[in-house]
Amino acid sequence: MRVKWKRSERVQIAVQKSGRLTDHSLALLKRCGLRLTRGAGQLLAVAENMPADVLLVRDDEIPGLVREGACDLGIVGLNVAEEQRLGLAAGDLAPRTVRSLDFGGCRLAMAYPREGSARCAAQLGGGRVATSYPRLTRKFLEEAGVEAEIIPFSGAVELAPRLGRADAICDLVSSGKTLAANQLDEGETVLESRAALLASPTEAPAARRELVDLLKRRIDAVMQARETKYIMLHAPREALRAIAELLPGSESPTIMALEGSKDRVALHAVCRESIFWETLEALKNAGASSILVLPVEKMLE
Ligand code: PRT
Ligand code: ZN
Repeated sequence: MRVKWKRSERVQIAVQKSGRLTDHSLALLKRCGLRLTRGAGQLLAVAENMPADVLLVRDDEIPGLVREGACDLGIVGLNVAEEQRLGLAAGDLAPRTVRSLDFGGCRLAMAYPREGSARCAAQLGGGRVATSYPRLTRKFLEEAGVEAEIIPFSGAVELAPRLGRADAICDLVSSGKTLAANQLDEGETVLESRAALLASPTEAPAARRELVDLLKRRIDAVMQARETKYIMLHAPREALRAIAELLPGSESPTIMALEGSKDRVALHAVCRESIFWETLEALKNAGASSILVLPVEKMLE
């Protein structure tokens, strides 16, 4: 393949190679217009249509790559970004979290064995907490005024209490099934997390700045479009005010006459929030019929 741009002009984006964030991150970049080609097992995906490369790495490497300027942008869980930020020496600049993304949602939380003596941090005094997030955990315990020993664990943290290695754990939770399966009860939330877009601590060099800014704008537009729905319905003219009030986050709907009907009209509106079944039922009760909700592919304002 012919690469048209000089290396120094190509924006470098770090993405998790294989894990929970990979598919969402690549799908987001594709929706931003990057046509990526990636051979099986390759660590680099090159955009054919714009000067950008996607580096596929372990998620723990992403904040460092962005901080050092080897990558201009990176997508990683806020949990990883914050844990690494706490490990920086005074004076070291951390990557900037420039966007909070709409996937990878989870929380870093304390959890206590069902049969254990401690049921919350305040009861831990002198106990041990196993975690893969020692810095965030220490910060939480310090802020709570609790003295406890941190036991760093690199995997299967939820087994630590059963192995007699800890009195509590601090780990990521999404559905809570893993905790329940290990007879652990969720306690305090240490950090609410989701995927974040990181950018280097200093502004991108002039040769790449325009594309970095364009990608940030497109990411905003993609997330906005994902939230946004286009709704079409028929309604009696006298119910229009009540119906407009039910539409979440919509401004000035379009009202059109229906051929052959005097009192019923068609309403089209862009809604900027999710439309739930409850809203549709309320619309129907207000007199609406033929209700259609459509996804929005792209939007630019
Ligand atoms: O190989 P690499 O180092 O790149 O990947 P990794 O194994 O470190 O990370 P990976 O792919 O497991 O997760 C990447 C990111 O996804 C995390 O840093 C979080 O930001 C986010 N994320 C969202 C989660 C979860 N949800 C999640 N549930 N990461 C991990 N979990 C684990 C959790 O540790 C626990 O073991 O899932 C289990 C709990 O899930 P529930 O649903 O049973 O509560
Ligand atoms: Zn990792």
